[in-house]
Amino acid sequence: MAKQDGITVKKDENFSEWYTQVILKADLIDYSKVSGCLVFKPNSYSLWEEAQSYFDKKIKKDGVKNVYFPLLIPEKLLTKESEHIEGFSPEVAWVTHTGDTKLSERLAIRPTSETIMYDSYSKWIRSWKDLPLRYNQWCSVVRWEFKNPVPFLRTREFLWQEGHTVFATQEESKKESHKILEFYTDLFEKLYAVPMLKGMKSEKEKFAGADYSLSVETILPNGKAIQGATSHGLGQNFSKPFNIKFLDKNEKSQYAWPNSWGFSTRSLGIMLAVHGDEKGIVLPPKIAPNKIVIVPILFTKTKDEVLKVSKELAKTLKKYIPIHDDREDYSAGWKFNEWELKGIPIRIELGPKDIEKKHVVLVRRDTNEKKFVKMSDLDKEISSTLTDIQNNLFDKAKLFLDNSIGEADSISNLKKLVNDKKIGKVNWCGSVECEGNIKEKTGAKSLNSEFNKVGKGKCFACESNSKFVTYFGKSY
Ligand code: 87F
Repeated sequence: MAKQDGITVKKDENFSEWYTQVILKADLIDYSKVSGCLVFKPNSYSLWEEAQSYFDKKIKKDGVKNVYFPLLIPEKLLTKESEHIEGFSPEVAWVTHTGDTKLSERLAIRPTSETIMYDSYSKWIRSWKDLPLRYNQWCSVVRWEFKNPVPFLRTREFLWQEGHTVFATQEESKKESHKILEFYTDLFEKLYAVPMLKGMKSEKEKFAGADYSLSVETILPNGKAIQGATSHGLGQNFSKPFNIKFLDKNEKSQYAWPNSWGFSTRSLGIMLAVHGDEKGIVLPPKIAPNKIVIVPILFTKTKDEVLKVSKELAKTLKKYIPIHDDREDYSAGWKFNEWELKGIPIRIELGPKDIEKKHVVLVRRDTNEKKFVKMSDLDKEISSTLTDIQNNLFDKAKLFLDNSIGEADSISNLKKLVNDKKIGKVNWCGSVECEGNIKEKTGAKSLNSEFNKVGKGKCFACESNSKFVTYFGKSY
């Protein structure tokens, strides 16, 4: 039997090495020949499918419909709203040839789909009766990152959903952008068990094509802040160049108010980084495709009887989509390690003595706690333990996030905080110039500013009055 490959570094000693080891050893991904492009193996693709299905249900219930637009965007379209593309142009990948023939117009591989979708929207939207128009697409996009790639967290191709909705009024658009941010908060907090800081992006950090950008942000165990998802109010910045106009109830022609919003496979990386431990990944029960693994303890004499009972158990517990690990060429200990590495929330052990006593051994992945559970109580016990694990993972992550936030009243205090792997909460003026100065002196960027809060007194970093309560951190 091959020796099992455990994790050889500590999460809090060398986070990035720990992260790569955990992801490879849990058999989530493989690298490909193109740097920054990942192969999603079944163990990670199934997580994406769970997240997709959770979020898809949520937005469909809210009236959003799914569509699919082409991968390739003609150059003229992509550069129509010039402001939004300026900063991004080095990251755009282009198709220039078919065979040996040069194309008359280059085609961009979509880095995001505002332009191609809004070209169609301008034809589809005529009257106030066509609004709101609320479409979403699940697809992959390519952005040629130059920083070194990190599985899930920074990849050149990633999977995501992009919602593109259009409203007749600014008020409706604003209301939806906030509602979608709540959907993202729910996705992270309820499914991934990762707490989030909600708020508004700064002038400097918002999407250049938007009037304003909302985001959810959190912190990774290495002290780096990371954006989980965004929701933008695009104002009329796209509807004007793309000519998305409608006749209102008074037959007056008006430019419409689009929003765009997205989350990606980066979210999986956040979840894995936050919950994983020295033994491997830890899956929150709600996203785990298999909630339990049943490991029968096999000895030559009692094997048949134990297998019979464990198989029966797997059948009774089928709502938890159990893995029934009846492999005979691996020891029980080897199997325990494997399923811990792969993050299965609950392990059920069943040996001949347990059968005699009509109980099983139940082991929690998150706390390693072991207990005997009577067969007759097992269903109820599994169900409540899964809820406990989900809540415990969230509470632990929330405590970490709360303990990672400190208040700063000067640039040097913020610098101390971020060097100590923390996020700084400050009273801030919000200006682009001030943010540039803060970045230069501390290495930190603004993450977002809390809703419905006004900064008190002077800006922590300059002479202006403060307007916002803002989080700053070193980020991904
Ligand atoms: C990279 C290359 C070209 C981000 C880019 O956030 C264009 C872009 O427009 C670009 N990187 N963006 C902003 C994306 C905005 C928006 N799109 C829909 C989202 C969520 C989903």
